[in-house]
Amino acid sequence: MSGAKKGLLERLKDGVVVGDGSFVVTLERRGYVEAGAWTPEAVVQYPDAVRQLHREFLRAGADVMQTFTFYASDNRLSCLQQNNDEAQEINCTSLNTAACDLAKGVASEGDAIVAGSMSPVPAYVEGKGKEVVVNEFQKQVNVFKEKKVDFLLAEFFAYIEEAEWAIEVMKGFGLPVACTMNIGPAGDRSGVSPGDCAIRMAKAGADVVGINCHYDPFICLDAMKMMKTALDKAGLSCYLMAQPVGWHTNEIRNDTRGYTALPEFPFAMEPRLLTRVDVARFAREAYNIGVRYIGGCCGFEPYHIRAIAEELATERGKRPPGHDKSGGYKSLRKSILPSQHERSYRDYWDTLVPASGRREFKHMADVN
Ligand code: CBH
Ligand code: ZN
Repeated sequence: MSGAKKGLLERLKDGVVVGDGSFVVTLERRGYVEAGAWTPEAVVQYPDAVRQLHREFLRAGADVMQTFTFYASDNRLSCLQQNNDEAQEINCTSLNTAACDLAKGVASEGDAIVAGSMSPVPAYVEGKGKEVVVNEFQKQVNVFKEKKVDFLLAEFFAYIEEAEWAIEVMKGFGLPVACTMNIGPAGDRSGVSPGDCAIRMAKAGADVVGINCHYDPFICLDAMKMMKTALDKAGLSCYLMAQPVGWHTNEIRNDTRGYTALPEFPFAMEPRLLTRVDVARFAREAYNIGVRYIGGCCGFEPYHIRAIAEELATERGKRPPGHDKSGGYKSLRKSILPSQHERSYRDYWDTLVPASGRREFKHMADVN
């Protein structure tokens, strides 16, 4: 079935690609990932949990299943071996292989394609040099190539140089290449602006460039506009991609540490959660500025992805596979409560400012 599907670049040329959402963060909440490590050993330890999350994103309208291979380099996975015997069995090759099988299996249940997904390796910030870093990427892409994924994606780079090295490796495999950095308007950790990061990723050979993680959709889109302006000015044409976090992060707009600088990260982020209404607004704004690959990162639940697919249904010529339960605002007219009927119009939700409902307890101690 996979052979008959349209590839990434064809889909981008014709319209909008909806990405998937959060894996490490969502599976941590469900009890399958360890916070702090944020490694994906669940693909071998709890494959059903990973498969289920892929399925929920597919049902929500995602066109892409990213292999759950975040931090799946041997270099990063070595952090598991310190305190876990079973983890000795888990290495880059076994983990990436299992993750490809899971993502491909679910993609074949619908019209989705598979992205072999990579992320930064510790050796880069440790200053181990290009050869070591490139070798870590190479080992992962070897598995993706063997497993015949549809395209390659490297994400979450804080340094443009490491992103360029990842792109160079991916380019050697003859598949479409996407690359995103975890930057906001202030640029990367080495002080390179979003515009220059975009230009350097494009020149290194990426077909799709953009931003993932660390900032909320609206900060992310401000930085995406800077990328677009710079690419246009440089006469470089590549597709734009945005996968921001599912939380409001306004305070850290100019902090290059991103959401990790928020005191609530990672265990008290819920009050910051985006609503589906926020996400619909993000999808529309992203589309309007020319972003054509629109998805989410940490905190983006399947229903957030569904909000993107529903908002852009006309542009895409299709609704999410799960649209039978996705009637939108007007389904509230089926409520037995007349008060809910008044909320069955988009305008009600577009103008609402959601409350937190929180009493101002400062500490647990104040409760007693
Ligand atoms: O698992 C996923 O959703 C990936 N596609 C992206 C994860 S982005 C960052 C996760 C936290 C990393 C850290 O703080 O070390
Ligand atoms: Zn993220």
